[in-house]
Amino acid sequence: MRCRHYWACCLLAGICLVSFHVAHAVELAAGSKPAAGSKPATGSAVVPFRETVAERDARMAWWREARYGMFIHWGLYAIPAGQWQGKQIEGTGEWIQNRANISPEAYTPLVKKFNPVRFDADAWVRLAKAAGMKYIVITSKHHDGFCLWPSKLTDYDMESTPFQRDILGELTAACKKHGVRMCFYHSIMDWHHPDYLPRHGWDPRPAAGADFDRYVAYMKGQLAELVEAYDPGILWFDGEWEKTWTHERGIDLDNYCRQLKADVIVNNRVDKGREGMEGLTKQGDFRGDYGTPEQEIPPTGLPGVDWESCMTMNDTWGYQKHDQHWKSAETLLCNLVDITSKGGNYLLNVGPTALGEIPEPSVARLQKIGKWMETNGQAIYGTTASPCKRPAWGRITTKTQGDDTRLYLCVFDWPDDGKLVLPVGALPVGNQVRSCHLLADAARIFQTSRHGEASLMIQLSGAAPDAICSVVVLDLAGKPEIVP
Ligand code: FHN
Repeated sequence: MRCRHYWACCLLAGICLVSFHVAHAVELAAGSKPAAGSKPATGSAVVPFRETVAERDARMAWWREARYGMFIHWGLYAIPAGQWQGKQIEGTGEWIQNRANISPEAYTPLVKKFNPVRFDADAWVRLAKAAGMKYIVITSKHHDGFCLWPSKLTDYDMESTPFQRDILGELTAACKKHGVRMCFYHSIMDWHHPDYLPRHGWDPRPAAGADFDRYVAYMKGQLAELVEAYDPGILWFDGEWEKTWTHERGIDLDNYCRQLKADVIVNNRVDKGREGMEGLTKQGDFRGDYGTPEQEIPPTGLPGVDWESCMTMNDTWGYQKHDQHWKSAETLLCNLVDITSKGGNYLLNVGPTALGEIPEPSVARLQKIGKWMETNGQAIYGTTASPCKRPAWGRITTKTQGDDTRLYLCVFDWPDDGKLVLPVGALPVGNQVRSCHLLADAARIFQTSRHGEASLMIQLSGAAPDAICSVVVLDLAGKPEIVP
């Protein structure tokens, strides 16, 4: 599939639906700290999260360098795998309890069937690493409340399964061995814990007697277990949209996470900053280190803030037998390049089976992207958003090199006549070109020439080295001076 058609579809997909607020964290990071002991409307004391810009940059450094990670949605829902009582259940696999209206009484016994005898933590981590991924975010607990580690605070965990083993512990050890960051997705919403509210229609348990504060204490206790036992790089919250979860609780939980681990990275779903949270008047003071557009790539990125697009390879997060609607490797690779060119991270999902295997179509796509990353990873890792307007033939990522600038011209459509023109506004016009060559083969040097007032032409030679995306390196003297 040529990326150009893909982008046309994307561009028509509509305006970015994600409005993201890290003003609070950035404001704090800028040193304008809230008054000590400042109290939110609800009156509960909040220990302000204090950080300078330099401290925040140091804490975010590995994540900004990484640019690309693996999302893993895995749990009891992999057992039904999209089917319940002989019927195919619509929606994503990890929501089957809700979509099929399965009471806790009927769903909980799945614990006794969770026996992923083919689970191999080392193989999963090696697959992620070979794909070029630098971090893994796995569901320690999804909305169904099942825990992928031996928790002291519940028996709805691995110790109640025939498998018994500590999934998170084995993955953490494999990540340490292979130099990949271990991170956890943790759902605020919990369909199992009796103190979580609200109840859903398929849950006959009375709400009377449920104590949400007691549920929050349980959740905090489990977060303490996870941090102490596995030292995650990111706490990736989700399930924050119900009315029981408030902005005040988001601030409190964010502060709690940072008291647990000073350098932990926390996404914006710890609070209510995701798009469309009604009932909140005060915009812009939400907690969280980065924005989390889901199943979409903001057309112009999220300028001025850190952000990460999380996306599936087919249509489901948790494994579903029937979902064979796989995006091509070309589409996934173009997503990676597009997201990076806009300054974001790409969190690409796999949904392992109940036996503990990552589906073969996912493996094949990851291996294809990994091959490309072996040669071209430099155009992704540690780069920042393009300083230039988007060219028609592809995307541009950039890196500062001392006082100079390196542009990575990621060419999807290699010109038949070899003439690669950076149009007005797509080029730092005031910069002198130091050199221009193919990333895949530095011996393939290209001549450049001014092309009218404010654009540059690169005379490419030879065939495109890659059928999907070929990277041309353009080294410029100084910082980019862009035509407005
Ligand atoms: O409800 C979840 C869903 O199951 C999945 O985990 C995605 C991934 O980001 N998050 C929520 C939907 O926004």
